Amino acid sequence: MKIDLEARSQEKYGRPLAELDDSAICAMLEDIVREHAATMPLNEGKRRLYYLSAEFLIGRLLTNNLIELGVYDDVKAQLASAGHDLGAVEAREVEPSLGNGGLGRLAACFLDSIATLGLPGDGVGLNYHYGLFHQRFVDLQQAAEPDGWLDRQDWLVRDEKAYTVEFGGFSVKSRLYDIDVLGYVRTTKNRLRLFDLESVDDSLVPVNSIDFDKGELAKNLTLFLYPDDSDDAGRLLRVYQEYFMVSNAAQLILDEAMERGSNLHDLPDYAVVQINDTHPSMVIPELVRLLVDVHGFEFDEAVSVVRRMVAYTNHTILAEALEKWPLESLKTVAPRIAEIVIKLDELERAENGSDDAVAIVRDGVVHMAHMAIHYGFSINGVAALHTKILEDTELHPFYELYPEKFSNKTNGITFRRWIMDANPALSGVLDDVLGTDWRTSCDLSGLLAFKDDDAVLARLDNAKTQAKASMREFLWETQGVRIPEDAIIDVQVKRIHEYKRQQMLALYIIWKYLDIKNGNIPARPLTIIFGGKAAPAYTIAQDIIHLILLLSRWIAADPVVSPYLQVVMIENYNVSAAERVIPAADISEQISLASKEASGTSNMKFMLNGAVTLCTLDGANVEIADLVGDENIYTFGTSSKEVERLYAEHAYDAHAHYLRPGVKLLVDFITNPAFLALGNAERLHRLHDDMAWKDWFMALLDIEEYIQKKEQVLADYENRDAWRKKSLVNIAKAGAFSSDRTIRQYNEDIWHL
Ligand code: C3B
Repeated sequence: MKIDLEARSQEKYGRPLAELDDSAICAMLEDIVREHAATMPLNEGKRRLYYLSAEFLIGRLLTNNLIELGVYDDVKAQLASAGHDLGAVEAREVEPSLGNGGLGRLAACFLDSIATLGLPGDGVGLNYHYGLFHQRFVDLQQAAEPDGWLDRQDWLVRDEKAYTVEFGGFSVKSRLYDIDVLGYVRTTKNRLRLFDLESVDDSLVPVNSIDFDKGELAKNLTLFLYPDDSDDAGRLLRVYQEYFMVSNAAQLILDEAMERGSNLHDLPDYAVVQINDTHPSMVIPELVRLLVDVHGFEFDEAVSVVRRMVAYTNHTILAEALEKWPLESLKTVAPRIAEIVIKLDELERAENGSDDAVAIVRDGVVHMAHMAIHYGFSINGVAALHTKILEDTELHPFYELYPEKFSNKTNGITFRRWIMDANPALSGVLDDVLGTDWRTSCDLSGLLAFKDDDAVLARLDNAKTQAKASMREFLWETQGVRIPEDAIIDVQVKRIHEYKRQQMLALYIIWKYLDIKNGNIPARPLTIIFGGKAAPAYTIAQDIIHLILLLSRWIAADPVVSPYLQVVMIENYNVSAAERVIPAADISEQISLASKEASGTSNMKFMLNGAVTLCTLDGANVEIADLVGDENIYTFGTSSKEVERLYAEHAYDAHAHYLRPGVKLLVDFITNPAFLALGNAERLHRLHDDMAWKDWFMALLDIEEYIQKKEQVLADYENRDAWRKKSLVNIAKAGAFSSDRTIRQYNEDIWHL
């Protein structure tokens, strides 16, 4: 692809390139990419993948697309010669907030890899007008505001396909938008297909508030990702959203299969559906419904067709995230779907002679995961440990029924975004040292040969310094905080959740603060960076944010401690922020309670960018530890087996741990009088009491070992040569976590495209 920006500038704006501002250039580049993508043919193949997901956390697209098209360097050079900085242009793009956390970002990495491998597969989801909320910090607390990205940004291309979705008592018309998904230096593409409501009404959303009228379904269904589901109205709205998503998806799938010659009896030869967590699992009864009610299939044959074409991924063992909907809700939302679900339940009970433990409908509640396992041909976990826990404990009765359906697919990340886009300095070093093959092979193991090569180690170190400079600039511009140049950068970025244990890192901060106060002056400054949003209805998570913000302010105001310790909580952490922060990190915090983090994917991004991991043996951390070896990672904490035992036997006594002198001091600091005066006393007391009496995710169990390990990490950091080697080994071994590898495995074992 050839681009002449000067000519294009004259044509679009009638002005020379040098005179355009960054927004105009951004819009122009988006046009160029969109127009070019429109000419690219789709990846072809008889069987097409439909990756169904409630979330696609795609991030900004411009840079990524320029990289995929292989024109990034050229565009950058043309802009530079007209006096423009591509980085500043990129910053004009508004990030679509179509996802929440790891699951949504994984879906985005997968789309990139599917396209890069040239496989025929599209993402299907919803076009949320406000996505997830925009996070602001007001009075040291999280405030949630609507994030209307659509009117500020538009990669969406209107597709002429539209369907009718029948709900109980009314029906709505949909509208489909596509975003082209390019693969790295491929001439063919895929799409992300986002369904919207024809009759959606943005004016239902008040200015600066995410509380909207949940009653007007025909107008509000696609306004928000995850409406507050702490009440019945919110929960019901989610079921409506989910049914809207899967009904459209199922109609699209049948439509396209028929267009390509399917008689529907052979549908599995034309389509395979990956159900990304339970949110899209109603696609199963919806496909059955369409085959029976619209296409005249017998129920049994419809079921047999559907059984051969849907596969399910489980992303968590947390009970709250394994969706269970009241049968009554299904009856309200889609009465025919409720009927089919009941029949599927009866059929399953008859076939397996099984008991309530694996039932789809039990006590008036529909277990979505159970339906997906019984009627899907495949179920996978997302890291080796997670899959093992599914097989041995959480889903054990299902594993006994269908051992052949289970498999592991350890998550991955796309190297195009997470080095080439996010870390140009490191990318350049890799090009020089390894040649450019790594961009597609994702094999970085060649670096190991340079483990004792001072020149290469120095270049990697220099790349880290550049990434830190870029992060410092970002944090100054967007958050107004200055980071010392020589600080160790220690990062925990992810959704705020007790199981991820941000509160444990907060306790470490308290410990460190007191330690410095006691005269133990660190060798150099430590900057601890958090980022993440808390679900609006998740009170304790909000309390944790409050504590972190309070610590940040408290320490910044302390003249003795602040030169050595800094706490930063990034406001509105998103993909764009991740791209600036992750490359700069020295320490990757992956400290979830063992067994609870299904995989984690930021752990992989940090490793790839040369951070050293400080972690519990949870999720994919276990695999990282196996790969890099003991000397290149820091692990601590109670094992997942022991954690499972403690839960099973109700043997964890939070209060006993709280009463240990070293621990009590830290927890009680949360409610010290100065904090209560400066912060929100209700939040602080609640958090304190929760930790002292409940501590459901056992932060107090691991805190002392964690502090010890962290101090070890900081001491080891001072041995700069040894640390650089650790960093090199981490990068070299990260190839295993390329999402291209993950997608190859999905394709070989599940999709067979
Ligand atoms: C997340 C899990 O919490 C992570 O461990 C995992 O790496 C990712 O999914 C991707 O597999 N997850 C999430 O972000 N949202 C959910 N509802 C469930 C799991």
